[in-house]
Amino acid sequence: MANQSDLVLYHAAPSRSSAVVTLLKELDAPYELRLVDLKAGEQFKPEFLAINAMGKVPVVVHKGAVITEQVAIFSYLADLFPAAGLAPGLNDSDRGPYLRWLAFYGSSFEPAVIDHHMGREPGLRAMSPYGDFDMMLGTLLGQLAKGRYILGERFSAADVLWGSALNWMVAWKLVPENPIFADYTARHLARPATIWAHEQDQAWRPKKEA
Ligand SMILES: N[C@@H](CCC(=O)N[C@@H](CS)C(=O)NCC(=O)O)C(=O)O
Repeated sequence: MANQSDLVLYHAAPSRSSAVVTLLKELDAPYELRLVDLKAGEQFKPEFLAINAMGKVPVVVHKGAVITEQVAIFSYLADLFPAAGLAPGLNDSDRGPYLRWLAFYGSSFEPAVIDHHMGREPGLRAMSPYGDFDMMLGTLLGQLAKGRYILGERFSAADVLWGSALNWMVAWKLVPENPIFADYTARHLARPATIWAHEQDQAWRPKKEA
């Protein structure tokens, strides 16, 4: 079990790391918060680059081990705090689908969404990690149509990642509006942890110069 002194989150408010703030709240996990001001370029300071040479958040440091990439962080933290029950265990039949939909986020969804938004062609179907945008999106929608959560009726850490991402990506028009996404993100936005994290981000976001 982690305690406050051995778990650190580097977070830029608001950004992709906001989903990790939400997850840590869902997990009721103690941690030390270190804010990174991306607009001020703090991600390029040598001290931060020494932790993540990519100059990106989120970053979690646990007992000195650095974990980057949302998917790895979600998987790691949900396992680290099992009492919350947000990660199906090794012998649970939902474990495989849970890892599948976490990985789908990083391996297929984000690359497809960013390529699509930038007007970049995915290239040869067989070479593209996500096939094509419509197939990727149809696959995701087909899964979300099966129940309230990405694993059906079971809420998991994967829903914190997907709910958070779909919320900002639909708002930014990176992903088309769809009633399935609307219902799914509405459930995410109504959760106390999500509401808390949004309020915290307002307090934590860098203050604009007067
Ligand atoms: N693949 C990374 C992406 C992280 C990422 O792009 N984070 C953005 C914030 S939303 C960032 O740190 N941008 C600052 C920059 O690139 O200068 C992940 O999944 O964690």
